[in-house]
Amino acid sequence: ASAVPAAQRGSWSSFLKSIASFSGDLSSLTAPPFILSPTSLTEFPAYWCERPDYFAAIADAAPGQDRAIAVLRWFISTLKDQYTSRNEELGSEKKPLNPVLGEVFYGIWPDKNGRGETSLLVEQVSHHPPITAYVIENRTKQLRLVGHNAQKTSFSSGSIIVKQIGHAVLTVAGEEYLITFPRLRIDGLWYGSPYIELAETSHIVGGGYTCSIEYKGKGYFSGKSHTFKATLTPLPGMGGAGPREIVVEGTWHETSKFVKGGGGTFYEVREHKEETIPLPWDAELGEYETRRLWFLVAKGIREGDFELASREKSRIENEQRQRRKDEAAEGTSWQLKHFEIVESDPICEPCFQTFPLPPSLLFLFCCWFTSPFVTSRQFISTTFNHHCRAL
Ligand code: 0T9
Repeated sequence: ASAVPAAQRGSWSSFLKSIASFSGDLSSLTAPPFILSPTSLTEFPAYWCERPDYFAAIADAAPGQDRAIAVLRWFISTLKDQYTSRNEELGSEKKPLNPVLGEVFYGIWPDKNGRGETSLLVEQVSHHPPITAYVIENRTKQLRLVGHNAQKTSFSSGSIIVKQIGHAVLTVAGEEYLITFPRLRIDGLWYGSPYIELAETSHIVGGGYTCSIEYKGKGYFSGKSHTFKATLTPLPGMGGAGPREIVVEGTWHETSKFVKGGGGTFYEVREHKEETIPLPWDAELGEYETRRLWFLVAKGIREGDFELASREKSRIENEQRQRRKDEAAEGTSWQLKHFEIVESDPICEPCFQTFPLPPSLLFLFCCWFTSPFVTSRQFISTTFNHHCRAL
């Protein structure tokens, strides 16, 4: 049973052929209309914010093991939104809009019951390859997450394999946690109904603890989809009165429990409704604000007016090409609004000293914020590198 509309079968199979013979930046390939999503990748960091209570709970937890558990719980709580929400809302995984350089997206999750306000600031810091950088802040709780994402894709026996490049650094009252991202496998392509399975291992290191999260799909250790096993251990010389090792097992889209070093439920997805971005598009945010920039493209995709969508998409892309040409002719370059590439990364160094890692390749430095959310001078940085996965 194919989900591909009869009229688009030809273009879907040629799209599949082109991904099979291609590695790198999939965003540049033209896909048939039925698989297009009206959402730009700059909106994806909002998934980290959709469980604001769990984010705030990190600051409320006592430093040490309790906090490391709170960080893990919040991380796990975001996975369902990150990786299954398009299937639930749109019927399958879809190809997101490829952000332009300098595209920005902002959001606010209001204070409720003293959890504090959570704000999100996203900027597309590179177009080829696409790199998205973001800052998420809860000032009341002194919490800040700075991250950036990129992807390396390849094709293997009928699936797209996505290696996530980048990481996030979570700061809690001066303590830092380095967070890496899992590998994705996109299956269901043949039938035109792609979905994501997570694979391999991602890490959270900080606050004296290290956590590795192993992901498996159907047919592996539990035979179930979306399974994970997280192992939390103190770093050498750390660890207090609590158990040495904590192990949590379950499914990241449903339920998980402690299987070692504790008992009972760890996280139950259905007990907690996600809070999708409450801030509507505001025309004052400027021409590069995601929802304004893509407004007509998104409208076309949503309403099935693909002529409108492709006309507007071409207009945006041509404008970009012209801008780059003009910059080259003038000898100038695009100025990012919230981030800047720098040569050193003081904030990440403590994490890297924990494990001997090769020097980072590219550094992003978040500097003078002009956004309404951050008013004082900031020195936030994050590293773009390929070696975090080796942790
Ligand atoms: C960071 C997330 C990321 C972005 C998306 C691979 C993917 C682009 C990156 C990794 C977020 O925190 C989590 C979720 C979904 C990821 C996307 C899924 C996807 O398919 C796209 C790629 C680029 C494609 O569009 C492939 C072609 C498409 C037809 C398959 C559905």
